[in-house]
Amino acid sequence: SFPFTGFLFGTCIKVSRPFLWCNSAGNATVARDCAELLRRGHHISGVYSIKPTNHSSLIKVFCEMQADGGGWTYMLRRQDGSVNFSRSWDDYKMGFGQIEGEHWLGNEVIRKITSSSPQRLRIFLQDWDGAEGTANYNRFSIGPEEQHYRLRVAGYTGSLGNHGSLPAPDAPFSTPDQDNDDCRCHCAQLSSAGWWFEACGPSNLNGHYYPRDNHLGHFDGVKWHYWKGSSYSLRSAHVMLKPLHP
Ligand SMILES: [Ca+2]
Repeated sequence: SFPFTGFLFGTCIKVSRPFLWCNSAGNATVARDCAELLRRGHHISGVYSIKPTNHSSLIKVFCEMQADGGGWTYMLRRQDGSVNFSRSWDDYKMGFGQIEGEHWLGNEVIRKITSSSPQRLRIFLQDWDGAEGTANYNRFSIGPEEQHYRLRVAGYTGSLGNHGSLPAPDAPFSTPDQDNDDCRCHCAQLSSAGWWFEACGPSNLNGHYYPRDNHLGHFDGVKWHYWKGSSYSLRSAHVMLKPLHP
């Protein structure tokens, strides 16, 4: 991208810091999300630095700038099994993985983004036979850690089944080391993943990654029940969010 933007003969020229922008007061500012970067003219999907509202530091995120209008901030990507998703509460809280590959953005950052403005959620899934589809929720947010990052979703549309496979509103997040689900069992331990489990619920996009030809018959896989059933482990999952009013 162009190495500097705005206020060329005024002030606020920032060379080689393309994530910085000049605000009306002439100070350099960092975009709060990928939607803002898109508005600033970044049209290439890839890794960018942002500073979410109420977050104290810069973080690196992957921005999807083409699909479905662009401006999407990645929250989760599964595609090859290269990253272990059987992780602790603290790992899911802070995020983990490779930003350009498989990763989880982190519940703290997701909480900050979704509590600062209304967000949409976009879930793009692929199976092992070349089929793919999208689930959209026109509202998505999670609660604070004291409420176990409980899920709020509404307004499902999409081609991955007649129902969305995210659990009913207010499902809390659980991890293998923290059981907050509605089951006498411990879903996160049975599923080796952190997720919003009910008892144990119709989805788990953080499940164990099974390769081709070993993707059937596992209930702890990368699952989206109302599309492929609960024992089918998907080839890829891309989950991203952007403001309802970018
Ligand atoms: Ca339980």
